[in-house]
Amino acid sequence: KKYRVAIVGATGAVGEKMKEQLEKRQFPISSIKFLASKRSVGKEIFFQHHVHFVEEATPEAFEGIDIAFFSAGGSVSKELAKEAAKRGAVVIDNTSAFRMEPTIPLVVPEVNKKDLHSHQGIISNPNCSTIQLVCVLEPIRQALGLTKVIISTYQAVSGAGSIAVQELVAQNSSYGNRLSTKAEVLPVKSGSKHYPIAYNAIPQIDQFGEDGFTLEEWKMMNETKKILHDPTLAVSATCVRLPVVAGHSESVYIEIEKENCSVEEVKTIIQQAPGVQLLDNPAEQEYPMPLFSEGKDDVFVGRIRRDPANPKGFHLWIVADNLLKGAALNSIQIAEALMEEGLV
Ligand code: A2P
Ligand code: 11C
Repeated sequence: KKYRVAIVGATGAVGEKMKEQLEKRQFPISSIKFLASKRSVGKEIFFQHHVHFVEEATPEAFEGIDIAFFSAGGSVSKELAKEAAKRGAVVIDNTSAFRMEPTIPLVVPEVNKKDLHSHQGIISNPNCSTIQLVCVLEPIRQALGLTKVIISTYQAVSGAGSIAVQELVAQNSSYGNRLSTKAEVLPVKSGSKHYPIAYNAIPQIDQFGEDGFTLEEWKMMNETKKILHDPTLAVSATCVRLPVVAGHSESVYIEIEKENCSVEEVKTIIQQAPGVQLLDNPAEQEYPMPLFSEGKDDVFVGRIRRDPANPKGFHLWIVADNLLKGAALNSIQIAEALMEEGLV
């Protein structure tokens, strides 16, 4: 069977990667539509050696579409995802618009593929920093039990879209006058204050929400519990933006249930986890880094250590390409899982 596919946000950082993943993975496509805002109508996009033209994302654009990948921001999803589903498309939504709605599955196929069975037309793709985390937490949770997770992230600017990458590139030549560097995008484009990201670290991703946590931090905490089906898991996060183009990194402290667990046991579990690669060889200075995760499908884990003060506590360093496993690749894998399960 072949599918009629649409990408909403086709001109954006994630949309571009979705197109590449569909080509690379030879997704069975009978037709494809590239949708974006009015501004991009008529823009050329090359796909499978043919030129396509960007069309405006409107409710009618979804007539006759089987699978619609959305990555054009939450407001576009809120406006159009239900319109697409109403017209018979299965929507795979890479925004935060519906992630915490109890009836909408939030899926990382390696972790909770079975949740796809309850879909009613819309499936949410989790936040990028959540995806790479749960790929590692779930196998550990199953084998060793998991009681607590404390995360600090080191996130790439591409998570904030292609304009954030352009701004970092422009600022990179400003070393001499870095305190007065022009900044208009980060931490939040629509916010009242902006700070340079070149030569800096910004402890704010997205707006501030309740209790002094940012929305990115709340996403990591809430989405992780939903995907793992563990509402009582203690999860807490601090999210920071770094001047890195691609690849989110996370320092993760976990507390497990099992007594007397060795580092070797944790390493074996990670080695066997689907979509995850162990890269942990301090003697050879081998550990995951965002620069080397770019373009790769897997989630990389290294720097695994036991907490000297807590025999049930372990430190992990988790890195993945935020635009691939964190976004485009996971969305395509959701579509592949739907095909495998006969749900589309
Ligand atoms: P456009 O290029 O026409 O503005 P990024 O995440 O890199 O910032 O990209 C955002 C994506 O979302 C782009 O493809 C952008 O299209 C798309 N987009 C933004 N606003 C809308 C809208 N109102 N309707 C459809 N697509 C939109
Ligand atoms: C970032 N994690 O790095 C964000 C981008 O909820 O899908 C993804 C936002 C989302 O800025």
